[in-house]
Amino acid sequence: NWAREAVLAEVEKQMKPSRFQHVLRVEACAIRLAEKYGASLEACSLAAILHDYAKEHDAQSLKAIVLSQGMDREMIGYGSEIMHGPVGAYYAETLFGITDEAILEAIRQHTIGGETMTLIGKVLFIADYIESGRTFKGVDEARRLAEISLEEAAYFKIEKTIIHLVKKELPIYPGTIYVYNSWIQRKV
Ligand code: DGI
Ligand code: FE
Ligand code: FE
Ligand code: FE
Repeated sequence: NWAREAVLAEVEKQMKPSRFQHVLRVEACAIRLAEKYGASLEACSLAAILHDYAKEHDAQSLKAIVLSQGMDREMIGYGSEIMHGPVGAYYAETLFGITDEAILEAIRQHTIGGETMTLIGKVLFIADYIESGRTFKGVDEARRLAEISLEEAAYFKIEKTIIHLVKKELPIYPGTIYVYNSWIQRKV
């Protein structure tokens, strides 16, 4: 067994207590979904614990990793919201020694999803959205869908996120649109 408590202690140092509580709720939800859908409980737990590792890192440090690691530079203009997944995956690999590409990809994709997603990726993507502390309009429907199909729940999150961004007049990262297009084209 990997040192869950040790990883948690490091994660806790990176964020406010309220976000750390979110991380714990995402883990609980991810484990439950993993049981339901037959994903690795350990992998889903670890992905969940580390998914927001970089969320509260300052813009300069996020940007430095994006540039040094040759990630999509366009992310920089969208701030932590878009950078913290890919940068978090980088830290998961380099600071925590995670080599399981499914875990790294799940962390990388957890905010915008992916054109293709692994089972662990879908579990984390949905768990982050429906964890028990989430209260947004539509979360009940997302929770209902998550009991029926991870695919349906993922599609719901992808669609609702775009609608939410448009309503709030927020800029949409091109990767977010690519993911939406690939899911909607597959659906029909
Ligand atoms: O890190 P969390 O708050 O737990 O959750 P998250 O990583 O799923 O989402 C972070 C935020 O990112 C969420 O409020 C929606 C936002 N977001 C997702 N796609 C885009 C985006 N924000 C902008 N500006 N553009 C996007 O394309
Ligand atoms: Fe996040
Ligand atoms: Fe958020
Ligand atoms: Fe999160």
